[in-house]
Amino acid sequence: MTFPKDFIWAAASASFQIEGAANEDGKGLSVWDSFCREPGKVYCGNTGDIACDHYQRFEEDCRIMKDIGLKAYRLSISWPRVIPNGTGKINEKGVEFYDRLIDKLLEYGIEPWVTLFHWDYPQSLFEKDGWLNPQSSDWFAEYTKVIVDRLSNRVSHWMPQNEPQCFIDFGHRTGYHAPGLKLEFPQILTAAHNSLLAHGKSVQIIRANAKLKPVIGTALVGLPAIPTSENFINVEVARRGMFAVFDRSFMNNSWFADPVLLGKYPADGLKKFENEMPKFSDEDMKTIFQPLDFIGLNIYRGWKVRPSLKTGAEIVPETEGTPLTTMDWEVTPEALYWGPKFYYERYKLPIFITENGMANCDWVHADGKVHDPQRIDFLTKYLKHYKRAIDEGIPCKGYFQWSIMDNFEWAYGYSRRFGMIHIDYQTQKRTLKDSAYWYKDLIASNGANL
Ligand code: IFM
Repeated sequence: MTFPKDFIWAAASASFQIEGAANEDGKGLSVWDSFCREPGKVYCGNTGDIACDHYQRFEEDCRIMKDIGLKAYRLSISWPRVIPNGTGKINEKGVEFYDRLIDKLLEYGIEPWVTLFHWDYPQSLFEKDGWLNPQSSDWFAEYTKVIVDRLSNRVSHWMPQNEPQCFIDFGHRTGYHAPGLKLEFPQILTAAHNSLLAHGKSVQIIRANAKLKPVIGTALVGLPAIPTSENFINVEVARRGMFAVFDRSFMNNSWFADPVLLGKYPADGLKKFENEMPKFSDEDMKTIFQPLDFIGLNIYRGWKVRPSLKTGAEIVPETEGTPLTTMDWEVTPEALYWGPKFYYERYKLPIFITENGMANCDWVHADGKVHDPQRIDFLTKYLKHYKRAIDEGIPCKGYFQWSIMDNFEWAYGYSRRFGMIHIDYQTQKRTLKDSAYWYKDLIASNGANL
Protein backbone atom coordinates (compact mmCIF):
# COMPACT_ATOMS: atom_id res chain seq x y z
CA MET A 1 0.00 0.00 0.00
CA THR A 2 2.08 2.92 -1.12
CA PHE A 3 0.96 6.47 -0.48
CA PRO A 4 0.72 9.19 -3.16
CA LYS A 5 4.19 10.02 -4.42
CA ASP A 6 4.19 13.57 -3.07
CA PHE A 7 2.83 12.53 0.35
CA ILE A 8 4.52 14.45 3.17
CA TRP A 9 5.87 12.23 5.95
CA ALA A 10 6.71 14.47 8.85
CA ALA A 11 6.78 15.10 12.59
CA ALA A 12 5.88 17.96 14.90
CA SER A 13 6.75 19.67 18.15
CA ALA A 14 6.24 23.05 19.81
CA SER A 15 8.53 25.71 21.23
CA PHE A 16 7.63 25.62 24.92
CA GLN A 17 7.55 21.83 24.97
CA ILE A 18 11.12 21.31 23.77
CA GLU A 19 13.23 24.47 23.63
CA GLY A 20 14.11 25.20 27.25
CA ALA A 21 16.37 28.28 27.54
CA ALA A 22 13.46 29.95 29.26
CA ASN A 23 15.49 32.92 30.44
CA GLU A 24 18.30 32.99 27.91
CA ASP A 25 19.27 35.52 25.26
CA GLY A 26 16.61 38.03 26.18
CA LYS A 27 13.54 35.83 26.00
CA GLY A 28 10.46 37.25 27.76
CA LEU A 29 8.19 35.25 30.02
CA SER A 30 5.25 33.32 28.69
CA VAL A 31 2.11 32.45 30.62
CA TRP A 32 3.39 28.88 30.79
CA ASP A 33 6.62 30.01 32.51
CA SER A 34 4.44 31.58 35.18
CA PHE A 35 1.86 28.80 35.37
CA CYS A 36 4.53 26.15 36.01
CA ARG A 37 5.51 28.11 39.10
CA GLU A 38 2.04 28.01 40.59
CA PRO A 39 1.94 25.18 43.13
CA GLY A 40 -0.08 22.17 42.06
CA LYS A 41 -0.66 23.23 38.49
CA VAL A 42 1.91 21.06 36.72
CA TYR A 43 2.93 17.51 37.59
CA CYS A 44 5.67 17.55 40.24
CA GLY A 45 6.27 21.24 39.64
CA ASN A 46 7.95 20.48 36.30
CA THR A 47 8.84 23.56 34.23
CA GLY A 48 9.89 24.35 30.68
CA ASP A 49 13.15 25.91 31.87
CA ILE A 50 15.32 23.24 30.27
CA ALA A 51 12.84 20.89 28.59
CA CYS A 52 14.75 19.01 25.85
CA ASP A 53 17.34 21.77 25.63
CA HIS A 54 16.49 21.97 21.94
CA TYR A 55 17.60 25.63 21.97
CA GLN A 56 21.19 24.41 22.37
CA ARG A 57 20.86 21.00 20.74
CA PHE A 58 18.79 21.78 17.66
CA GLU A 59 21.61 20.76 15.30
CA GLU A 60 21.73 17.26 16.74
CA ASP A 61 17.93 17.11 16.63
CA CYS A 62 17.83 18.20 12.98
CA ARG A 63 20.44 15.58 12.15
CA ILE A 64 18.24 12.90 13.68
CA MET A 65 15.26 14.20 11.71
CA LYS A 66 17.33 13.90 8.55
CA ASP A 67 18.35 10.35 9.46
CA ILE A 68 14.73 9.42 9.96
CA GLY A 69 14.00 10.87 6.54
CA LEU A 70 11.44 13.50 7.49
CA LYS A 71 10.23 15.55 4.55
CA ALA A 72 8.83 18.26 6.80
CA TYR A 73 9.02 19.34 10.43
CA ARG A 74 6.33 21.36 12.15
CA LEU A 75 7.82 23.72 14.70
CA SER A 76 6.37 26.66 16.57
CA ILE A 77 7.84 30.04 17.34
CA SER A 78 7.94 31.29 20.90
CA TRP A 79 6.30 34.72 20.67
CA PRO A 80 8.02 36.06 23.83
CA ARG A 81 11.40 34.80 22.63
CA VAL A 82 11.07 37.02 19.59
CA ILE A 83 9.17 39.94 21.12
CA PRO A 84 9.76 39.72 24.89
CA ASN A 85 6.87 42.04 25.78
CA GLY A 86 4.59 40.70 23.09
CA THR A 87 4.61 43.98 21.15
CA GLY A 88 7.33 46.50 20.39
CA LYS A 89 10.99 45.76 20.68
CA ILE A 90 12.28 42.71 18.80
CA ASN A 91 14.78 40.40 20.47
CA GLU A 92 17.31 39.81 17.68
CA LYS A 93 18.88 36.84 19.44
CA GLY A 94 15.51 35.14 19.57
CA VAL A 95 14.98 35.65 15.85
CA GLU A 96 18.49 34.38 15.17
CA PHE A 97 17.68 31.08 16.87
CA TYR A 98 14.85 30.48 14.42
CA ASP A 99 17.09 31.60 11.55
CA ARG A 100 19.63 28.96 12.50
CA LEU A 101 17.01 26.28 13.03
CA ILE A 102 15.32 26.92 9.68
CA ASP A 103 18.62 27.07 7.84
CA LYS A 104 19.64 23.75 9.32
CA LEU A 105 16.35 22.11 8.38
CA LEU A 106 16.62 23.38 4.83
CA GLU A 107 20.24 22.27 4.59
CA TYR A 108 18.97 18.77 5.44
CA GLY A 109 16.15 18.94 2.91
CA ILE A 110 13.42 19.21 5.58
CA GLU A 111 10.63 21.68 4.89
CA PRO A 112 9.88 23.87 7.95
CA TRP A 113 6.15 24.22 8.70
CA VAL A 114 5.70 27.06 11.14
CA THR A 115 3.00 27.43 13.77
CA LEU A 116 2.99 31.01 15.02
CA PHE A 117 1.29 30.39 18.32
CA HIS A 118 1.38 27.12 20.24
CA TRP A 119 0.20 28.40 23.63
CA ASP A 120 3.28 30.22 25.03
CA TYR A 121 1.47 33.55 25.19
CA PRO A 122 3.55 36.55 26.31
CA GLN A 123 3.06 37.16 30.03
CA SER A 124 3.15 40.94 29.57
CA LEU A 125 0.21 40.82 27.17
CA PHE A 126 -1.67 38.52 29.51
CA GLU A 127 -1.22 41.22 32.13
CA LYS A 128 -3.09 43.50 29.74
CA ASP A 129 -5.99 41.00 29.68
CA GLY A 130 -4.63 38.78 26.94
CA TRP A 131 -7.24 37.47 24.52
CA LEU A 132 -9.91 39.51 26.31
CA ASN A 133 -8.31 42.75 25.21
CA PRO A 134 -9.95 44.20 22.07
CA GLN A 135 -6.44 44.95 20.77
CA SER A 136 -5.29 41.35 21.11
CA SER A 137 -5.84 40.51 17.44
CA ASP A 138 -3.70 43.52 16.44
CA TRP A 139 -0.93 42.36 18.77
CA PHE A 140 -1.00 39.00 17.03
CA ALA A 141 -0.96 40.69 13.63
CA GLU A 142 2.09 42.74 14.65
CA TYR A 143 3.88 39.60 15.83
CA THR A 144 2.95 37.80 12.60
CA LYS A 145 4.44 40.63 10.55
CA VAL A 146 7.74 40.40 12.43
CA ILE A 147 8.01 36.67 11.77
CA VAL A 148 6.88 36.86 8.16
CA ASP A 149 9.36 39.66 7.44
CA ARG A 150 12.21 37.60 8.87
CA LEU A 151 11.39 34.04 7.87
CA SER A 152 9.18 34.02 4.79
CA ASN A 153 12.15 34.08 2.43
CA ARG A 154 12.67 30.46 3.59
CA VAL A 155 9.35 29.37 5.08
CA SER A 156 6.26 28.84 2.95
CA HIS A 157 3.98 26.75 5.20
CA TRP A 158 2.15 28.55 7.99
CA MET A 159 -0.39 27.77 10.69
CA PRO A 160 -1.31 30.83 12.74
CA GLN A 161 -2.60 29.03 15.84
CA ASN A 162 -2.44 25.58 17.36
CA GLU A 163 -5.67 24.14 18.76
CA PRO A 164 -7.72 27.20 19.70
CA GLN A 165 -10.12 24.76 21.35
CA CYS A 166 -7.47 23.96 23.96
CA PHE A 167 -5.93 27.32 24.69
CA ILE A 168 -9.37 28.87 25.02
CA ASP A 169 -11.12 26.04 26.85
CA PHE A 170 -8.36 24.75 29.13
CA GLY A 171 -6.74 28.15 29.56
CA HIS A 172 -9.87 30.27 30.12
CA ARG A 173 -12.72 27.98 31.18
CA THR A 174 -11.41 25.01 33.17
CA GLY A 175 -8.16 26.68 34.24
CA TYR A 176 -6.37 23.44 33.71
CA HIS A 177 -3.81 25.09 31.39
CA ALA A 178 -2.07 28.46 31.46
CA PRO A 179 -3.07 31.14 32.10
CA GLY A 180 -5.28 29.14 34.46
CA LEU A 181 -8.43 31.27 34.23
CA LYS A 182 -11.95 30.19 35.03
CA LEU A 183 -13.90 32.95 33.35
CA GLU A 184 -17.62 33.46 32.99
CA PHE A 185 -18.97 32.08 29.75
CA PRO A 186 -19.53 35.45 27.98
CA GLN A 187 -15.91 36.37 28.61
CA ILE A 188 -14.70 33.07 27.22
CA LEU A 189 -16.77 33.68 24.10
CA THR A 190 -15.08 37.08 23.80
CA ALA A 191 -11.61 35.58 24.16
CA ALA A 192 -12.49 32.98 21.52
CA HIS A 193 -13.82 35.65 19.15
CA ASN A 194 -10.69 37.75 19.56
CA SER A 195 -8.49 34.74 18.86
CA LEU A 196 -10.50 34.11 15.69
CA LEU A 197 -9.96 37.71 14.64
CA ALA A 198 -6.28 37.24 15.35
CA HIS A 199 -6.24 34.20 13.08
CA GLY A 200 -7.86 36.19 10.28
CA LYS A 201 -5.56 39.19 10.60
CA SER A 202 -2.55 36.91 10.75
CA VAL A 203 -3.54 35.21 7.49
CA GLN A 204 -4.00 38.62 5.85
CA ILE A 205 -0.54 39.69 7.00
CA ILE A 206 1.07 36.50 5.73
CA ARG A 207 -0.60 36.79 2.33
CA ALA A 208 0.30 40.45 1.98
CA ASN A 209 3.94 40.19 3.04
CA ALA A 210 5.32 36.70 2.45
CA LYS A 211 8.28 36.49 0.14
CA LEU A 212 7.73 32.84 -0.80
CA LYS A 213 4.19 32.03 -1.96
CA PRO A 214 2.50 31.07 1.30
CA VAL A 215 0.56 27.90 1.99
CA ILE A 216 -1.63 28.56 5.03
CA GLY A 217 -3.81 26.31 7.12
CA THR A 218 -5.22 25.43 10.50
CA ALA A 219 -4.02 23.17 13.29
CA LEU A 220 -7.37 22.41 14.88
CA VAL A 221 -8.21 19.68 17.34
CA GLY A 222 -10.11 17.14 15.25
CA LEU A 223 -12.63 15.15 17.27
CA PRO A 224 -14.01 12.60 14.84
CA ALA A 225 -17.36 10.95 15.34
CA ILE A 226 -17.14 7.28 14.42
CA PRO A 227 -20.36 5.58 13.32
CA THR A 228 -21.08 2.29 15.08
CA SER A 229 -21.73 0.65 11.71
CA GLU A 230 -21.52 1.83 8.13
CA ASN A 231 -25.18 1.87 7.26
CA PHE A 232 -26.59 5.12 5.89
CA ILE A 233 -28.37 6.20 9.07
CA ASN A 234 -25.44 5.61 11.39
CA VAL A 235 -23.03 7.42 9.09
CA GLU A 236 -25.42 10.35 8.77
CA VAL A 237 -25.89 10.51 12.53
CA ALA A 238 -22.11 10.57 13.02
CA ARG A 239 -21.63 13.20 10.30
CA ARG A 240 -24.16 15.54 11.92
CA GLY A 241 -23.10 14.76 15.47
CA MET A 242 -19.52 15.52 14.57
CA PHE A 243 -20.20 19.18 13.83
CA ALA A 244 -22.76 19.79 16.57
CA VAL A 245 -22.08 22.18 19.43
CA PHE A 246 -23.35 19.91 22.14
CA ASP A 247 -22.34 21.55 25.41
CA ARG A 248 -20.91 24.66 27.02
CA SER A 249 -17.33 23.85 26.24
CA PHE A 250 -15.17 24.61 23.21
CA MET A 251 -14.19 21.01 22.63
CA ASN A 252 -16.10 20.58 19.43
CA ASN A 253 -15.30 20.57 15.74
CA SER A 254 -17.23 23.58 14.48
CA TRP A 255 -16.96 26.57 16.83
CA PHE A 256 -13.56 27.58 15.46
CA ALA A 257 -13.62 25.80 12.10
CA ASP A 258 -16.90 27.22 10.78
CA PRO A 259 -15.95 30.91 11.18
CA VAL A 260 -12.50 30.32 9.68
CA LEU A 261 -13.59 28.02 6.86
CA LEU A 262 -17.22 29.01 6.22
CA GLY A 263 -17.34 32.59 7.47
CA LYS A 264 -20.01 32.04 10.13
CA TYR A 265 -20.46 30.58 13.58
CA PRO A 266 -22.32 27.26 13.69
CA ALA A 267 -26.06 28.00 13.96
CA ASP A 268 -26.75 25.56 16.81
CA GLY A 269 -23.94 27.05 18.92
CA LEU A 270 -25.03 30.61 18.19
CA LYS A 271 -28.54 29.74 19.31
CA LYS A 272 -27.28 28.08 22.49
CA PHE A 273 -25.04 31.03 23.38
CA GLU A 274 -27.15 33.86 21.92
CA ASN A 275 -27.52 35.74 25.20
CA GLU A 276 -23.83 35.48 26.02
CA MET A 277 -22.15 36.23 22.70
CA PRO A 278 -20.09 39.40 22.36
CA LYS A 279 -21.35 41.89 19.79
CA PHE A 280 -19.67 41.18 16.50
CA SER A 281 -20.04 42.63 13.03
CA ASP A 282 -20.19 41.24 9.51
CA GLU A 283 -16.83 42.93 9.09
CA ASP A 284 -15.41 40.73 11.88
CA MET A 285 -16.66 37.61 10.14
CA LYS A 286 -15.09 38.75 6.86
CA THR A 287 -11.78 39.29 8.63
CA ILE A 288 -11.91 35.83 10.20
CA PHE A 289 -12.92 34.13 6.94
CA GLN A 290 -9.68 34.32 4.96
CA PRO A 291 -8.94 31.93 2.11
CA LEU A 292 -6.90 28.98 3.37
CA ASP A 293 -4.96 26.31 1.53
CA PHE A 294 -5.40 23.34 3.81
CA ILE A 295 -7.13 22.02 6.90
CA GLY A 296 -4.63 20.81 9.47
CA LEU A 297 -6.13 18.43 12.01
CA ASN A 298 -4.63 17.18 15.25
CA ILE A 299 -6.39 13.86 15.74
CA TYR A 300 -5.64 11.47 18.57
CA ARG A 301 -8.96 9.76 19.15
CA GLY A 302 -12.57 9.71 18.10
CA TRP A 303 -15.87 8.96 19.74
CA LYS A 304 -18.27 6.24 18.69
CA VAL A 305 -21.62 7.85 18.05
CA ARG A 306 -25.01 6.15 17.64
CA PRO A 307 -28.54 7.31 16.93
CA SER A 308 -30.61 8.38 19.92
CA LEU A 309 -34.36 8.90 19.97
CA LYS A 310 -34.03 11.68 22.52
CA THR A 311 -31.16 13.77 21.19
CA GLY A 312 -30.59 12.47 17.66
CA ALA A 313 -27.05 11.29 18.41
CA GLU A 314 -25.26 10.13 21.51
CA ILE A 315 -21.74 9.05 22.39
CA VAL A 316 -21.40 5.32 23.02
CA PRO A 317 -19.90 4.82 26.49
CA GLU A 318 -16.44 3.28 26.60
CA THR A 319 -16.61 -0.51 26.91
CA GLU A 320 -14.75 -2.36 29.64
CA GLY A 321 -11.15 -3.04 28.75
CA THR A 322 -10.91 -0.53 25.88
CA PRO A 323 -7.23 -0.05 25.01
CA LEU A 324 -5.94 3.22 26.43
CA THR A 325 -2.74 5.19 25.96
CA THR A 326 -0.94 6.55 29.02
CA MET A 327 -3.01 9.73 28.62
CA ASP A 328 -6.00 7.42 29.22
CA TRP A 329 -7.14 8.23 25.69
CA GLU A 330 -8.98 5.46 23.84
CA VAL A 331 -7.20 3.91 20.88
CA THR A 332 -9.58 4.52 17.96
CA PRO A 333 -7.73 4.11 14.64
CA GLU A 334 -10.94 4.70 12.61
CA ALA A 335 -10.70 8.34 13.70
CA LEU A 336 -8.11 8.83 10.97
CA TYR A 337 -10.61 7.79 8.33
CA TRP A 338 -13.80 9.47 9.55
CA GLY A 339 -12.12 12.70 10.68
CA PRO A 340 -10.52 13.60 7.33
CA LYS A 341 -13.59 12.36 5.44
CA PHE A 342 -16.14 14.42 7.37
CA TYR A 343 -13.91 17.52 7.47
CA TYR A 344 -13.27 17.34 3.75
CA GLU A 345 -16.94 16.90 2.95
CA ARG A 346 -17.86 19.97 5.00
CA TYR A 347 -15.00 22.35 4.21
CA LYS A 348 -13.62 21.04 0.90
CA LEU A 349 -9.94 21.75 1.40
CA PRO A 350 -6.96 19.37 1.30
CA ILE A 351 -6.28 17.68 4.61
CA PHE A 352 -3.08 17.32 6.58
CA ILE A 353 -2.87 15.45 9.84
CA THR A 354 -0.81 18.03 11.70
CA GLU A 355 -0.60 15.84 14.84
CA ASN A 356 -1.20 12.20 15.64
CA GLY A 357 0.57 9.84 17.99
CA MET A 358 0.40 8.42 21.47
CA ALA A 359 1.87 8.72 24.93
CA ASN A 360 3.42 5.41 25.90
CA CYS A 361 5.10 3.93 28.94
CA ASP A 362 8.62 4.19 27.46
CA TRP A 363 11.97 3.75 29.13
CA VAL A 364 15.46 2.63 28.16
CA HIS A 365 15.53 -1.17 28.29
CA ALA A 366 18.36 -3.32 29.65
CA ASP A 367 19.77 -3.61 26.13
CA GLY A 368 20.08 0.18 25.90
CA LYS A 369 17.24 0.49 23.39
CA VAL A 370 13.74 1.88 23.75
CA HIS A 371 11.19 -0.70 22.62
CA ASP A 372 7.78 0.81 22.00
CA PRO A 373 5.74 -1.83 20.15
CA GLN A 374 2.45 -0.26 21.25
CA ARG A 375 3.33 2.95 19.42
CA ILE A 376 4.26 1.06 16.25
CA ASP A 377 0.99 -0.81 16.40
CA PHE A 378 -0.95 2.39 17.12
CA LEU A 379 0.62 4.25 14.21
CA THR A 380 0.20 1.31 11.84
CA LYS A 381 -3.49 1.03 12.60
CA TYR A 382 -4.18 4.76 12.40
CA LEU A 383 -2.23 5.14 9.15
CA LYS A 384 -4.12 2.24 7.56
CA HIS A 385 -7.35 4.09 8.20
CA TYR A 386 -5.85 7.31 6.87
CA LYS A 387 -4.89 5.39 3.72
CA ARG A 388 -8.49 4.25 3.34
CA ALA A 389 -9.52 7.91 3.19
CA ILE A 390 -6.88 8.52 0.51
CA ASP A 391 -8.01 5.48 -1.48
CA GLU A 392 -11.56 6.83 -1.42
CA GLY A 393 -10.40 10.07 -2.99
CA ILE A 394 -10.11 12.36 0.06
CA PRO A 395 -7.14 14.66 -0.64
CA CYS A 396 -5.04 13.77 2.43
CA LYS A 397 -1.65 15.20 1.66
CA GLY A 398 0.56 14.52 4.65
CA TYR A 399 1.03 13.24 8.15
CA PHE A 400 2.90 14.83 11.08
CA GLN A 401 3.62 12.46 13.89
CA TRP A 402 3.38 13.94 17.35
CA SER A 403 6.04 14.12 18.42
CA ILE A 404 9.57 14.08 17.11
CA MET A 405 10.79 13.75 20.71
CA ASP A 406 9.49 13.28 24.24
CA ASN A 407 8.62 16.67 25.67
CA PHE A 408 6.82 18.81 28.23
CA GLU A 409 3.24 17.55 28.11
CA TRP A 410 1.67 20.67 29.66
CA ALA A 411 -0.08 19.96 32.98
CA TYR A 412 1.41 16.44 32.90
CA GLY A 413 4.94 17.83 32.82
CA TYR A 414 7.46 15.22 31.69
CA SER A 415 5.42 12.29 32.95
CA ARG A 416 3.94 11.50 29.54
CA ARG A 417 6.11 10.47 26.60
CA PHE A 418 4.85 11.09 23.07
CA GLY A 419 8.18 11.07 21.22
CA MET A 420 9.84 8.96 18.57
CA ILE A 421 13.06 10.00 20.29
CA HIS A 422 13.44 9.19 23.96
CA ILE A 423 14.83 12.03 26.06
CA ASP A 424 16.74 11.35 29.26
CA TYR A 425 15.93 14.62 31.00
CA GLN A 426 18.87 14.23 33.41
CA THR A 427 21.54 13.89 30.74
CA GLN A 428 19.68 15.13 27.64
CA LYS A 429 20.75 11.95 25.87
CA ARG A 430 18.66 11.24 22.80
CA THR A 431 17.79 7.61 22.03
CA LEU A 432 15.79 6.69 18.97
CA LYS A 433 12.90 4.46 19.94
CA ASP A 434 12.02 1.41 17.84
CA SER A 435 9.16 3.48 16.41
CA ALA A 436 11.67 5.99 15.00
CA TYR A 437 13.43 3.21 13.05
CA TRP A 438 10.04 1.87 12.00
CA TYR A 439 9.00 5.36 10.80
CA LYS A 440 12.26 5.69 8.90
CA ASP A 441 11.56 2.44 7.01
CA LEU A 442 8.00 3.48 6.43
CA ILE A 443 9.05 6.80 4.94
CA ALA A 444 11.69 5.13 2.79
CA SER A 445 9.03 2.76 1.40
CA ASN A 446 6.49 5.60 1.05
CA GLY A 447 4.11 3.64 3.24
CA ALA A 448 4.49 0.30 1.47
CA ASN A 449 5.64 -1.32 4.74
CA LEU A 450 2.42 -0.62 6.60
O1 IFM B 1 1.34 17.89 23.41
C1 IFM B 1 0.13 18.27 22.85
C2 IFM B 1 0.33 19.37 21.83
O2 IFM B 1 0.98 20.47 22.37
C3 IFM B 1 -0.99 19.82 21.29
N1 IFM B 1 -1.75 18.71 20.81
C4 IFM B 1 -1.90 17.56 21.67
C5 IFM B 1 -0.54 17.11 22.16
C6 IFM B 1 -0.69 15.88 23.08
O3 IFM B 1 -1.48 16.19 24.17
